[in-house]
Amino acid sequence: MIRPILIHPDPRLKKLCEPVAEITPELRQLAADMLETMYDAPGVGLAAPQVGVLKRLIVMDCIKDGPAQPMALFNPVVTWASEDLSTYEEGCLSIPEQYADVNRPAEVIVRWTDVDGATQERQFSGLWSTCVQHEIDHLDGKLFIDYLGPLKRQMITRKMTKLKRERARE
Ligand code: K1U
Ligand code: ZN
Repeated sequence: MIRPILIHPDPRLKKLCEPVAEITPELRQLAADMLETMYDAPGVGLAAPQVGVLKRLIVMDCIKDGPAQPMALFNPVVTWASEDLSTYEEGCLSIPEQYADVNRPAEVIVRWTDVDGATQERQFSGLWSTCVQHEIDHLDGKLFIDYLGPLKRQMITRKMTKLKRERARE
């Protein structure tokens, strides 16, 4: 099921999300719904708070060409980050059509629980690294615009407030 994606500003996008204690059938369904919602958008990642669920779950698939590589990560934690930084022009499905350069560690190691309840750990680089960090930020109530200066952030927030007003009138 495709779920509606919350648009910034929304108080649910600023909240610290709760860890998942047990991978229940409802949470597996949520992960499947989030992947369907992400592919439909389309996007390369999605975090549970973006669909209004304040739990520590993210999904990703950063393969643009070739066979899909869907991933669902419960309770993801960065256990190592490179000193090297990389810059990527980020977007966000909760901030449509707005893009800005963000600097982040070029590579990270992330530990998480998979849909079967097993612990996984993997090193990410390139777009996967940018995306996993962007999605984990969502779980901590942080958006990519929080890395920008106050003027740019305010300008984007005003545009989004206007967009939400227009969409509500439709
Ligand atoms: O969290 C989100 O809002 C999803 C976001 C993830 C992301 C993208 C780029 C850099 C960092 C994080 C998106 O997927 S935005 C859409 C996007 O980047 C994309 C859409 C279609 C094809 C390829 C990329
Ligand atoms: Zn986002």
